Amino acid sequence: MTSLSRDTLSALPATIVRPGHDPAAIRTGVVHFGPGAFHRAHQAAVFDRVLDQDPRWGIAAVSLRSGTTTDALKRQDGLYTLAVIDREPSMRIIAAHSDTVGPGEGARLRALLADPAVRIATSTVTEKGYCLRSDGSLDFDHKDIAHDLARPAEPASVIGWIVTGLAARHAAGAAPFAMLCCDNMTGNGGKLRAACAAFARELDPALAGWIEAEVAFPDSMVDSITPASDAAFLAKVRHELGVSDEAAVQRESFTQWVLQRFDMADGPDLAAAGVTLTDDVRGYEQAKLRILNGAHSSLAYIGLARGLETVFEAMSDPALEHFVSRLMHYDIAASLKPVEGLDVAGYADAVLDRFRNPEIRHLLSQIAWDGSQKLPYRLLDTVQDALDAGRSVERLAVPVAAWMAFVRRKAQAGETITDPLADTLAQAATGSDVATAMLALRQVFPERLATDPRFRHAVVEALVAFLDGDIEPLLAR
Ligand code: CS2
Repeated sequence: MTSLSRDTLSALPATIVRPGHDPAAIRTGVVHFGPGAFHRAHQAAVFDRVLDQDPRWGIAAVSLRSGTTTDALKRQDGLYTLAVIDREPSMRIIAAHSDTVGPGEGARLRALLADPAVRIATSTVTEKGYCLRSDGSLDFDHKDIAHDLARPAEPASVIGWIVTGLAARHAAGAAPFAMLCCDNMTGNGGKLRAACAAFARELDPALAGWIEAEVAFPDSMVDSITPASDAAFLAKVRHELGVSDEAAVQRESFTQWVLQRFDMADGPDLAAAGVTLTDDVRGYEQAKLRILNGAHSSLAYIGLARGLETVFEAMSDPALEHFVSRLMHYDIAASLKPVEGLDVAGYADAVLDRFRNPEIRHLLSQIAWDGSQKLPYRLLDTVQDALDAGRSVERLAVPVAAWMAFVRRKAQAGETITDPLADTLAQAATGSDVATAMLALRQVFPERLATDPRFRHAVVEALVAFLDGDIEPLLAR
């Protein structure tokens, strides 16, 4: 079947919203690592708006591992459908990608990163893509980091590529690009800066100093619920468009990008495209990670234990819905520092409402991926704050135990655990003392938290209930 492309754009039905600019006229000003569904539904939609006014900010989509998305984008001249799945559904064609770089195209990536027209790099490679330890610092034992330090001319990791790109500019006396991390980690920009500087220090201390002093790594909070594009969704898009679109994405209508203000003369007008630029991202970031993502992971692990499949189903389970609502309103809200202009209770209610979107089929199994990487930011920081303040961690221990029980079920059934620590987790979760073995994983649980008797007790108690299949009393907490 014919694909969406510049040639087929004009023949699309009138209900499909076309780009507000000429897709052929855009030039590359941004290099993006990890053009997955979230990037295409979120940052790219923002740059698409920017491009309506200014053609300099087209995105080169870079995939270091799999060429599936970059190949589809290339076939489709960078075009794809953004379907907003909400009370008022809509479909819009995004024309934000001016170039693609797939695996094995290192020379092209090197050239792009050195191109003075490229002034911004962005990344959505998920938490694990940054090769960080649980304390947020660069993991020098990570095989990709060890590889890249041994062969810096042929990086395998995103960190290696960012530093390679910056090194070329430093050597040429050129201005750096700004590096915008768009993943769900606390202090994401600061962590990425520290990781890049630590990597660079091993190769060239002067470069490390320059990265620390001259390169902008603004922190950001990114938010929009983006379920994976499954076959049913792609078939629906094909039906609506009359042509196929292998890069189509779907998301809720809510979308938010709060970005730390950074200096860039004559840069893109991100504010006009809907980005909130502020000097204090931390508060927003923490509220979003702990409230939305913390609740998401809780719904996922507890919901899967109850045989549920989607966020909507989990929210339709009264006991689970009440539990998660109390978790947000009491335990998580109490851990947040006040943020000017943010009413935490209202925010939590709005998030719960988004979870109740009946149009969105967001799989709990998708959210359950990479628990070892997500739990620290989403739940464990909240637990540590509660312990420090002398509050109860009885409720907060429930999703943590639910994660352990989830890993155990998967491992016992011989099913794949999608997590960079899969083998280690499976081993820990199938022994006789699951809680002790899991809490001993320093890649997940910092020493101080793991050895706190209040937390340990609460986790053990909740885990027993999960393993016995009797969690009603836990949810009534
Ligand atoms: C989800 C997030 O998959 C997950 O882990 O919690 O992708 C979530 O949907 C987004 O962060 C919402 O902004």
